[in-house]
Amino acid sequence: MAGFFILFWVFLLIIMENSEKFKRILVTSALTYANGETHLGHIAGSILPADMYVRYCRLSGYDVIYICGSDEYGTAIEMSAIKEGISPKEIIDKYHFLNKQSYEGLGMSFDIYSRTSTDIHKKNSQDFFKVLYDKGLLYQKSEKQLYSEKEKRFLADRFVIGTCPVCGYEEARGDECENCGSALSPLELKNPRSTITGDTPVVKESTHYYFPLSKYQDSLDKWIISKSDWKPNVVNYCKGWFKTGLQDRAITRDLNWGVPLPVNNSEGKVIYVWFEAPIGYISNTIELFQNSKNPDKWKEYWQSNDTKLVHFLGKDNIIFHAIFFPAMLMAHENYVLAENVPANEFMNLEGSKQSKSKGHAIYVKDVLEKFNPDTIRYTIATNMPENKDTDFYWSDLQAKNNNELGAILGNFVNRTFVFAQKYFEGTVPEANEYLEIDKNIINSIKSYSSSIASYYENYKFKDAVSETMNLVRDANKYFNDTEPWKAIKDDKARCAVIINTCLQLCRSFAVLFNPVLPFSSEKLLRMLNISEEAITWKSAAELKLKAGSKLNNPEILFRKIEDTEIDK
Ligand code: B3M
Ligand code: ZN
Repeated sequence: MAGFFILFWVFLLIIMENSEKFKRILVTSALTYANGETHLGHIAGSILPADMYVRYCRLSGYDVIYICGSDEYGTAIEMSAIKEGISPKEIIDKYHFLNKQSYEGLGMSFDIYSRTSTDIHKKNSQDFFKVLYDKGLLYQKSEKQLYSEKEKRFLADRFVIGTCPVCGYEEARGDECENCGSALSPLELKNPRSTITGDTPVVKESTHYYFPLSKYQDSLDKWIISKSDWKPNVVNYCKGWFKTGLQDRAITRDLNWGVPLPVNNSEGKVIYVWFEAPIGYISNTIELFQNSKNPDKWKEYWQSNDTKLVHFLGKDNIIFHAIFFPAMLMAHENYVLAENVPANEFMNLEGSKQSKSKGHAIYVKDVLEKFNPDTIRYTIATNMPENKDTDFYWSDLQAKNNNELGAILGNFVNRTFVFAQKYFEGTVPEANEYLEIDKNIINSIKSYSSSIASYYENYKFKDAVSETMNLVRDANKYFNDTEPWKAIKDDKARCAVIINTCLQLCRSFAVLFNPVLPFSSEKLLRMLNISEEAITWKSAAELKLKAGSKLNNPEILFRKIEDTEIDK
């Protein structure tokens, strides 16, 4: 018991410290390329952890906004357009809306899901470029580039594939190696070939603007060393790059599709997508507030030191969020730097990496047609690739749905409501005298809600969810041990105490599961006849249901998933 209290206070202190240091929280998920449908790999890597974190933060009363959107420039988009035989604009329109809808279907609660093809973003990224340009930080260099005689164009980034000089992977792209995560330039590839025609390109000169990334290595290194709570995988990636030594990077490209350079004599050149896309987080925040009472409010989020900026992403994007973008922000000098970059590893699909370019992926739209969004969220959350790659298995989705969501959570809620309906006219019965066993479970809601909170505060989503389910396990044990089916015959008042307590527990579940199971949380609140606005994290541990208040009819939370559905 003493141990428990110490733990409880430690958790409380961590939470208090956090809320004092920061006035507001700004959360981003990596912008999804609008050149294909979003899949479960995106959800596991950068979207679901962010959504869970944000939902937890909102319930805890933090001032938090959640920014995401489509990444619509760069060679990834142009290449898909060439492959599908349509224009880049048609590609981004198709996938932007499709992906937005998929995310909504899965309950992702962005404050804004915008896109980088907006005028706001064009202006904002040009302004950003111009600030660095006017400070004299960017320099021009004529460099050798791969050029396709056949296509009459320079082959930037993904327009070239070849063998990775670092790991020997033969399908490495001109901008990065998907296999080892190295950031590359097309000329570094061995045996380069055009992605579109397969031809071997020639080398030709072209002039580009460079960002002096090498100059920021020391500041970045110091900054990252000061972060004691970053995940080891993220810190190790960064240390690896520092060891190799950061190289200056060209931030312009010879392409038609992109944000035009805001400087003279630069026809046919656009800003490099990895320079402009993260600025999209800022642009989308500007857009979020543009028609509000205070259109300058975006500045509070981006330009105050008491903002906690957190970027969620997959490991292949670490270099851009932990090194490149922070260096850009340091150079600009007006912006807050990330407080944390809790990157995830990959969630593979039954053994190999999900990739939309290879068509080996489970698309969100398809799973949503067949399964409850909360079942999908729960399956991914409980198997989140927080520290190492994990695998998604259909059989796992079925097992988690049937054996955990249905058999543990659904069953408890159902048993409780059946009693309330049958013996207490569908109302919350009175609890007039608590026994030790009741007090224990009521106390454990308190301890669980603070330990779960601490998991969320520390980006431990898997632990947060399993801890929440442990509370339901304890609740089921309470139900079994108190035997309300006996009490109802011998002592109705005693049974009333038990069912009252169980209903209070249901209410706590609606709060504590909200980050991972928002749809079921909403259903549960409806069954309990309380509104969603009335819930806060703190109230999860309070006995808020009033005796005598009317309940609504119970609904099934999780239907059983049959073997035949999984076989398909
Ligand atoms: N679109 C990469 C990706 O989807 C890229 C993220 C941009 S975040 C600014 O993996
Ligand atoms: Zn490699």
